[in-house]
Amino acid sequence: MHANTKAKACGRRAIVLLTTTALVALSGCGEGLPEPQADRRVNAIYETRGQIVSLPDPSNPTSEFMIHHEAIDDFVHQDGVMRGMNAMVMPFPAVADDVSLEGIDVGDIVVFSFDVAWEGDPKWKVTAMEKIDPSTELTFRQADPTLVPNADEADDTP
Ligand SMILES: [Cu+2]
Repeated sequence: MHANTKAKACGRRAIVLLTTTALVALSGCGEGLPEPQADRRVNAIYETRGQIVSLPDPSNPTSEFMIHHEAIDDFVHQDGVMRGMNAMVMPFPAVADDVSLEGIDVGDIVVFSFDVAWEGDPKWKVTAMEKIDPSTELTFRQADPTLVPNADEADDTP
C-alpha cells in the first residue's frame, strides 16, 4: 500500500509538472524511457526557483551545493502525504550528469528541478537548472499545500 501511494504520487507529479524537465520525470517514474540508474527509483520530481548560496568546490570536500529555494507546495513527504516543503537553504549533494553548473555563480537566481528517491542514494538530485532574470524577486514563505490545484481530488483518486 505504501508503494502504491508513492507510485501514485509519482504519476501525479509527472503530469502536473509537464515542462521540458517532466520528460526526465517520466523516465524516472519507470514509465516509457529506461531508468538510467536501475537501482534508484524516483518517486517524484519538482521544479522551483531559488538563489545559489554556495557551489561545490572539488578542492574542498566539505563544500556543498546549497540553494535557497522557494516553497514547494505540492511536495510529497516520504509517508506519501503532501505537506509541501517550506522555503529553505537546502543542500543538493548530487547533480545529474547532463546538468552543467558552468556559468552558475553564487547569488544567481535559477529555476531548477530535482528528483526525489526516498529509498535511493542520493535521495535527491538536481535534474535541470537554468539561470533566470537576476532581478527576479523570490518569495521565501512557508509551504501551503492548500494552494495546489485539485490536490484534494488527486489524493482521493483510487
Ligand atoms: Cu528544501
